Amino acid sequence: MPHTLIRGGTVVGPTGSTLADVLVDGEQVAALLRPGDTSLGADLAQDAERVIDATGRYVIPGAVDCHTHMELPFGGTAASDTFETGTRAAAWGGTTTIVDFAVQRTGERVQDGLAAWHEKAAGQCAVDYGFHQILGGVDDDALKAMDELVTEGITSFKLFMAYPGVFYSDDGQILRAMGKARDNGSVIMMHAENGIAIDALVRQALDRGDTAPYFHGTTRPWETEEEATHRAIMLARLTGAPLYVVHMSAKQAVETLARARGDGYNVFGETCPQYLYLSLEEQLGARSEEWGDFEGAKWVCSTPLRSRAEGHQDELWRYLRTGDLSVVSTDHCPFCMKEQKELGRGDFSKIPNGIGGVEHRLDLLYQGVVDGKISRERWVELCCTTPARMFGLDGRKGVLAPGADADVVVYDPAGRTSIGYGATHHMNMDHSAWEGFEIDGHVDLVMSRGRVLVEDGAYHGSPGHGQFLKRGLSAYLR
Ligand code: DUC
Ligand code: ZN
Ligand code: ZN
Ligand code: ZN
Repeated sequence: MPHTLIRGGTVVGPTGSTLADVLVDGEQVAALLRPGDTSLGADLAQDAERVIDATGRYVIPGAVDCHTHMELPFGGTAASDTFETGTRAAAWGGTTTIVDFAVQRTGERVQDGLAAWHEKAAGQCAVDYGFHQILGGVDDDALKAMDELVTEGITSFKLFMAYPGVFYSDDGQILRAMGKARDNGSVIMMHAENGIAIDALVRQALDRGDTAPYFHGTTRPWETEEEATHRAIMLARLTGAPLYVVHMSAKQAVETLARARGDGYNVFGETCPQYLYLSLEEQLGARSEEWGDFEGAKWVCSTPLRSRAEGHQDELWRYLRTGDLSVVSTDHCPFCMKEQKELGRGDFSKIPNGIGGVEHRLDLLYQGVVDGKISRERWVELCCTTPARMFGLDGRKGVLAPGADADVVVYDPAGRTSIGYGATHHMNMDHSAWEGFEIDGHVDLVMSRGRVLVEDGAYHGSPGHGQFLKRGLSAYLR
């Protein structure tokens, strides 16, 4: 197999940074060679077919985005990135693994929902991919299917406390699924918002004539997130199941989670760049010539953006430092303004929920390093290592170590990245939620299983390079 040597960079991992060369043999990392190393690997490095000079730059594991929604059916339309376009955009941004959500529609067999997702993704992906399974209802068949799916490498299941009538599970269903997860070692991922209360608030707002996009946020107040988070934690405590709360945005909800973690419960939280950087106030003030005050539809997602005046963003950064938030994912769920978000003109409740960001997470979080909010080691841990370990990919993804897949990013801390639509992105969207963001840092080179996908601003990937990942159980089970 051909050898590639990535030479002279600073290898950054969750526990430290060190000057080292990375020797890649075929699809895997063969060795990390520190200056002066005289091992067998050092001999092999002498004969490497290809040498990549990473001097002055960071060499990190390919990033792992454990929360994406390619082609998700939602609100009468579907997320605008296919597995082909979405994974290409991921690669451009240094993400070499995604874990997407297969959907069981209510009334459908779980296995049929999963099969449909395999069909969408097979042969299309530029980077490796796995699936979580969304359960569109919990009954005896679904509980049996959970056992079957675990043996097929689908080791996490998402339930919704929001969206009554669509994805929603009631507390009894949640309790039963959690009991199964406790028994078979899978993880329950929870969309924690009180959807019954939210639907009533939405109806009241629309009756008042409050129809603009901003009211999406005001009708999903933090109390509805905190209450659902608390309830999910209590159900997890009752059953002894591990719990992973997705896309947390309210500081009060994370505080509740942090308390449960302090009490020793096996519960985890995830947030997303939009909740760290964007705010409800900015959504309220958003106007454009093209869209007027409907401009705010670009930032309609659930959970919603939170108030900066209330300090949610600063608190989320703090919880990333304390470790109470374990992962940053994107919840990549893109919809175009034209013909998609537009469906909600005159009624915010009909705006498809979601923000596209699979391309930008590594850069956006690196800005947090530059701004002194997290260390560069924590950056790698949040974007690469912990998501891999959380979802059964440890040893293979999210680390640079002998035997791991050679998924590598060469990151230039002195580089610069302009993100947004005007600055061009590669996601299939007609706008960007990140228009005008300037990042101090740049993804220079991206390698997936030994193959260079992105280098010097050029794309060398192809659909079908990415393989399905049969995941193991979470490293965080106990
Ligand atoms: N939240 C979103 O913003 N989009 C898709 C589903 C979800 O939970
Ligand atoms: Zn070899
Ligand atoms: Zn969700
Ligand atoms: Zn989601």
